[in-house]
Amino acid sequence: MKKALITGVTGQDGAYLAELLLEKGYEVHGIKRRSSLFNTDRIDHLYQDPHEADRRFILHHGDLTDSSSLIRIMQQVQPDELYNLAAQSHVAVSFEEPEYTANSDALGTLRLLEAIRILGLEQKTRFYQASTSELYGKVQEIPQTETTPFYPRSPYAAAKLYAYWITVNYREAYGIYACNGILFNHESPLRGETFVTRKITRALARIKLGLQDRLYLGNLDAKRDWGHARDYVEMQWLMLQQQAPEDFVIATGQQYSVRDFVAAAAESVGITIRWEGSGVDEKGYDAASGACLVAVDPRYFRPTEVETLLGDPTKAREKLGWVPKIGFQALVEEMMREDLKEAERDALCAREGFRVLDRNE
Ligand code: NDP
Ligand code: GDR
Repeated sequence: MKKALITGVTGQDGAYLAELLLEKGYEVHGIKRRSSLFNTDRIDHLYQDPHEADRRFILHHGDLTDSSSLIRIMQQVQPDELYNLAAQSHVAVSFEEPEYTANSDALGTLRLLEAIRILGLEQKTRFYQASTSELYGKVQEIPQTETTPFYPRSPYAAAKLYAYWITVNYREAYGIYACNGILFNHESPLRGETFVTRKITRALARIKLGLQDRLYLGNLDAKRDWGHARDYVEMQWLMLQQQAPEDFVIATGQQYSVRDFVAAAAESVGITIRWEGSGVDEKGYDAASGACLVAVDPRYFRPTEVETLLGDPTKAREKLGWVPKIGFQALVEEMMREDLKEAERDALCAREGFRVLDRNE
């Protein structure tokens, strides 16, 4: 039985990847960091009690900022495949916590590669690095391919740039099967609530059910190439199954603006959007007309913005036979559907007199 180790297993991609690898018959190990509350919602359906015999899903406490934990876990697991998905992954937060972001996202990657070397696993452990379209930042070419020059625009992207190159370097220097998946934005109902797509679908669901009356966003004109996380984790696995390690762009080749995403999500639940400044009054949700307000709050602007990203997944299609299965409309509708279920639960709690937190971040 093949063994895989996933860092960031409690995150969006970690949850989908763990599910995929378990389906494929792997023994799956995940690294989760210590938190003061359970934060395993996304993988609770996979959880196996530590007292069960023959477990195939095993969690370890560790942290990308702590070499000792990484080396200990790597020594214990001796994985055939190591997927480095853990990161401080929020671009806006990286401007607030640049040093921590560099520590976890850049040095964390180095620590894992060093663990492979220290333990003599260069010929055994295949390494996947979660690289990102943010590397292109201020784009130098449209669409972006594996050869488009990088121009990072945030502490997050700068940290990921180091991680990208150290992965290439350890592949060339030590013959480790190590590769970068340069993944464009991918979303799902498991997406963190403060990324723009999930923020939109969650807010519109709550607006629809009377739990919230408006949505505040930042740059409505930013354009992204949005795919579905379930499709993208399949690529992460495929990249480690090749004859030789290579880096791949994973994208849909289609681009939409934040404004387009809002419009598509609103339409799918029968809400009309009143854009702030459109001349109408500035009240929030109007149940009679089904119209709600989307306002711009500059607090969501970034000191340096990535205005437009569009990937060219030709290499992945030709070499790996990969095509994304879930399109933009289906993605939006699935996210809306799941967020409506959550909002319904909250609405029920509110009706029964329980306090429902109104977070609008
Ligand atoms: P998430 O933010 O959903 O998950 C990140 C995971 O990393 C969480 O499990 C988090 O733990 C964990 N983590 C954060 N810091 C540490 C640390 N210091 N030590 C150990 N674990 C840590 O990200 P996604 O699943 O969306 O993304 C996965 C990876 O892919 C990330 O590296 C991201 O930067 C990259 N990426 C994502 C893209 C996307 O569109 N989703 C596109 C391109 C790249 P906890 O649950 O405790 O917070
Ligand atoms: P991104 O994702 O920065 O591309 O990074 P995010 O969803 O945060 O932003 C996308 C675009 O939307 C604009 N935007 C807002 N963003 C947020 N979060 N909140 C808002 O209110 C808002 N209003 C407008 C942003 O300015 C931006 O232009 C994601 C992460 O998953 C990274 O880890 C990953 O590497 C990249 O995708 C590819």
